[in-house]
Amino acid sequence: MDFNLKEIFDYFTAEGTFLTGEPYGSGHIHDTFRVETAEKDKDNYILQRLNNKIFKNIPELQNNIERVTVHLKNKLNNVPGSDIKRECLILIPSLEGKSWITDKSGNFWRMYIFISNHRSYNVVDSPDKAFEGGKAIGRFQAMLSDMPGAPLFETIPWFHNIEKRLEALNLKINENPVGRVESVRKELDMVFSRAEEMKTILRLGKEGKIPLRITHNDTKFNNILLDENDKALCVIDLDTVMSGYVHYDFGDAIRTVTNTSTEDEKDLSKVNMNINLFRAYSEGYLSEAGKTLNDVEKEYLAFAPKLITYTIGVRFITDFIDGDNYFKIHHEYHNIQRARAQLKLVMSMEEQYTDMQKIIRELT
Ligand code: ADP
Ligand code: GN1
Ligand code: MG
Repeated sequence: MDFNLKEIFDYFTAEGTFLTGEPYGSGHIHDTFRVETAEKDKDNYILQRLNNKIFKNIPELQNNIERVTVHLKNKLNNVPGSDIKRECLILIPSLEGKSWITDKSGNFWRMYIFISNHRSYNVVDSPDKAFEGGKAIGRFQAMLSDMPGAPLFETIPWFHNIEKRLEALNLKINENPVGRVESVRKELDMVFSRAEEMKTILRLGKEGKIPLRITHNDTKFNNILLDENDKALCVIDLDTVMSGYVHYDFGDAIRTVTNTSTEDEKDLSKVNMNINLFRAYSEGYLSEAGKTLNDVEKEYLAFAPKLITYTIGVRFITDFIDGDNYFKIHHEYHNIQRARAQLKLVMSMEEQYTDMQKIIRELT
């Protein structure tokens, strides 16, 4: 689809003049563009057409992000030497004073300052980067732990709830809308053989052993920007910041940090969990968040990566069976290829689970 990005940019109170707008990044949900301004001394921007099929209440979603970014900005203001424009997402108000606009065709758009000189990785190749990622998420959770006000709006209900995700998968299997179920029987067997074990975190929550906290819920590594020296800079993609268990953030980060290949790798022999990267991320994370976690939360950190990798696998298969309505895809079999890679990663984690538990015990 072609959009008049200059016209949309001009609805916002940005400084600088629109020069160019180009698709940017590899997110699976929104349409993201980088806007360059004509003036060398003015900021550049990120303009996003929001996916309102997935996020059904954009005003509430944006209200969450306004609250979260203001809170983070206030915290950073008290840290000497912090670089607010790079360490925190900054929303640009519209001419009407809102944090989003709707265009003539009913599309929702928002704009952020472009975080300059950042580095973003889909695959992590060194323990130092993994450690920095862990610090970024640990710090993010710690900074939000005292955010005042009502609970955040639940932007996607039951987002990481594996019981609901499995119900949704079963519904689509029964419906079989595009006739793909037979082709994924092997993957479904693998999923259902692990279903009970995967309900562990929900059970601990119901038993009151682990608390709900404010979590990010989408901590894949390309949502953690590093600076030009590969040090933790900013956590982005705040659409799913809401109540959750810390395991969801820990698990999703480990899923992406420790994978020896890409999320959608076709050659499954290349997909494995790198235990050294697991250790490094865990060290970084616990150095920031360790003090706030209770014993049961800590004990189950090693389990979390299996759960979240499995959950994303379930979501990719469900979307494949459904005919690809949720995640952006780049070819016909993209979602099942992603699902297979995630399930392979679960198996690699299972093989190394004893070592993962040992590392967490050593670090806590
Ligand atoms: P999605 O939900 O589709 O993943 P994101 O909000 O994560 O959308 O944005 C997609 C990509 O755009 C990110 O992975 C990152 O590369 C880039 N991006 C988003 N916001 C910014 C920003 N403020 N500054 C620089 N890059 C950004
Ligand atoms: C989506 O938005 P993005 O691309 O960072 C998805 C995550 C998945 C991820 C898999 C709102 O993340 O839950 O883990 O794809 N976000 C949403 O790559 O569904
Ligand atoms: Mg993203």
